Amino acid sequence: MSTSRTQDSLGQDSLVSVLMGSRSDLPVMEKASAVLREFGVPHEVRVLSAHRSSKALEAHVEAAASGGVEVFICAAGMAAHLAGAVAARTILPVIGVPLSASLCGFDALLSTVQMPPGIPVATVAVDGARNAAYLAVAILALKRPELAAKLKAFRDTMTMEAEGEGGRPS
Ligand code: RP5
Repeated sequence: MSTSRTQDSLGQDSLVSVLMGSRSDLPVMEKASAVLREFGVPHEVRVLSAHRSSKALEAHVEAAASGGVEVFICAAGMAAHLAGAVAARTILPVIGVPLSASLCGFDALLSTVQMPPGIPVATVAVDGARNAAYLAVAILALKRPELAAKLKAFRDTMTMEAEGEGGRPS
């Protein structure tokens, strides 16, 4: 079994592995990366297709899981197999992001969310890259009080902004 560590651009061990099926998915998935950066979560971003690079995907999942990654975020469009293929190869939590590459993303949504019992994929909205990252942060925060505090502060700010001056329109 491979024991190589996966590191982010700053050389920190990645806690989240952000995967996508094609380079064309990057504009959407950069939003997940931005949220993870905001929370200071070390992560890696890779293009790996379930069907075009299945062997490399398998090797990556093994290396990432044994190297300290705790959550996978997997994004794909069309007949989106990536999240399910990763979930089949690890017991770590897998968050799926269906992408709107065709059919407004309904094809990818159903492919990602409709996993048979036993191999779940926690699926966010079509193109929901940011929510995938927030969910990953929430999972990591379960055993990291500092991250939990940051997430709570983020939510509090959102509430304050939504309520504005006592909820009155400005
Ligand atoms: C999926 O097919 C990818 O995730 C992408 O969303 C879609 C189209 O891929 P490209 O033809 O742009 O490489 O596998």
